[in-house]
Amino acid sequence: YEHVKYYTNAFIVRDQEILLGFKKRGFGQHKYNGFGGKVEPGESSLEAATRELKEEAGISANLEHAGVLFFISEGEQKAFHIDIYRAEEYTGTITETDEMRPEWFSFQETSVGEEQSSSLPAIPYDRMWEDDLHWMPLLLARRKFAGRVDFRKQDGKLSKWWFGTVVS
Ligand code: 6U4
Ligand code: NA
Ligand code: NA
Repeated sequence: YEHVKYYTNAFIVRDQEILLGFKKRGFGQHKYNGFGGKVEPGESSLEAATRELKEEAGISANLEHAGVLFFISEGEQKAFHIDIYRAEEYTGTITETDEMRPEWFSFQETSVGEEQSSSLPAIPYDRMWEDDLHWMPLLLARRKFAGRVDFRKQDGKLSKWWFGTVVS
């Protein structure tokens, strides 16, 4: 068998605002993303997500499972399973760490000619992982989702993707 590694990614999503972190070092450096990392041995995915949110943003939240991503890279023996979590409320003070600089973004939709009433910048998709554009709208709409993304070997860009919303 090939190998699968479990990761988490957590977002604070309020009315029309989302908290992202600017990754200062390591994997995904200089990209905006949620807060998360590897699930450590003996830890559940929820425990890992809660721990990483605290480590990277300084806050605690009652996280709700929001979706699953499965990433495969051409020619790699490792695939990534990422549990996405969301919370509206948090406790503690949002804190910049060595790894992440947290920042709020707005996701309100404005129609043509309408004044943008938020002073926050819009979600910076051009400075995020390419796949985020495909599932972030589902996260913001509070629709549970699952998706698979295949990355190309040469340049790490998406070669194939599939996303669905969860039906019960
Ligand atoms: P260590 O080794 O402890 O510093 P750790 O914090 O465990 O690392 P890290 O920061 O490398 O893990 O975690 C990577 C983060 O990036 C996880 O939250 C998953 C996320 N991630 C990776 N590829 C992604 C992608 N294509 N799209 C996305 N998030 C991705 O939205
Ligand atoms: Na991390
Ligand atoms: Na970690």
